[in-house]
Amino acid sequence: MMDEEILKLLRKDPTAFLSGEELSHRLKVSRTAIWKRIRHLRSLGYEIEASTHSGYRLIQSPDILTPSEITPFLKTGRFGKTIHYFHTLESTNSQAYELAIQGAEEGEVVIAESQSKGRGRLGRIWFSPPYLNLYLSVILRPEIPPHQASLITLMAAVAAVEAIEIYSGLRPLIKWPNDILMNGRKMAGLLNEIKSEADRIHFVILGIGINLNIDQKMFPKEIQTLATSLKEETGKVVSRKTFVAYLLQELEKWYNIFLEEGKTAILKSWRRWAQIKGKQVKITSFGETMRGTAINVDSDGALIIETEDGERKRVVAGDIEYI
Ligand code: BT5
Repeated sequence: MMDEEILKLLRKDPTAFLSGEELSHRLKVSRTAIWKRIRHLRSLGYEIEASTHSGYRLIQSPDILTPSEITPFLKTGRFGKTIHYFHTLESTNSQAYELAIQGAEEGEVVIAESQSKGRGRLGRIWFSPPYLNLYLSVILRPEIPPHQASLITLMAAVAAVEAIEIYSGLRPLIKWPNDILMNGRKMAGLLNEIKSEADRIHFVILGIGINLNIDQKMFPKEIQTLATSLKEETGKVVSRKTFVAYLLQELEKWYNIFLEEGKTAILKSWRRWAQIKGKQVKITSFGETMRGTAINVDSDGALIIETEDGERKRVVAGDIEYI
């Protein structure tokens, strides 16, 4: 907390020095306490010039995803107003789930710089190396019936591709149910986890992993030809904090559209970004494999396909491959 206040004061006029005396007066702590916090901030990567006569001046901030780094870029009403930040977690989704059980509010966000057990669906691993990408979970408390929860994944996919487009100009593709692809390679994945009763959702944890600054060669061998990052696709280093602010803004915007206008707008946008209609697909669902032509997603987010023998099938969960 004190770190954030020190940074806020130093940022007010980045060209000027602020004396230790002034800082200790404003924050009502000793000058030694201020010096200790400055040392701590330096250890986090902040470049702070210190002069015995003039005081302190902030030269450069590191690209870390602490609340004090993200907040200056944030234009949301609720999303990200509280950010729980960690250097490392097993999984941001697990942490957010715990916080939600303890009563955390809608819009609270968990961010970790790395995950030791980042999760995909069905027990799969999400590769989550430190300080390169984004691993984020948002707590949502929508008043919708549980069978509509997969619409939250569609909503989040639309928000994520639009954030990528606004930030970089790229136009990725959504792949049902939860992937974001660029030139056929996976740039991001979504993982929703729900706590609900038969007819009521307690909360949804919306988990998003987006590869931002990772280089191709850093991916594990098994996914090296399947994965990509925003930096790989644009050739430019991504300012992760700016990107998070864009993402939270888009998420809040699309979530509000979903709550206020219902699913039609979400589905319309999703279909535009996914362009799934007519694609030949191979589907694996609950251990069964089938091939067919994608017709579309229905109003609950399930995939409708026409199998090779002309039968229509509704797939609620599974993986698809374009063939
Ligand atoms: C997903 O699962 O795509 C959901 C990923 C969600 C990750 C976020 S990070 C923040 C939050 N906290 C968590 O613990 N999870 C969420 P799925 O569709 O099952 O895809 C998993 C598959 O994607 C793996 O089996 C790999 O083949 C591939 N993969 C793993 N890590 C990847 C990465 N960093 N980039 C691209 N592909 C990856």
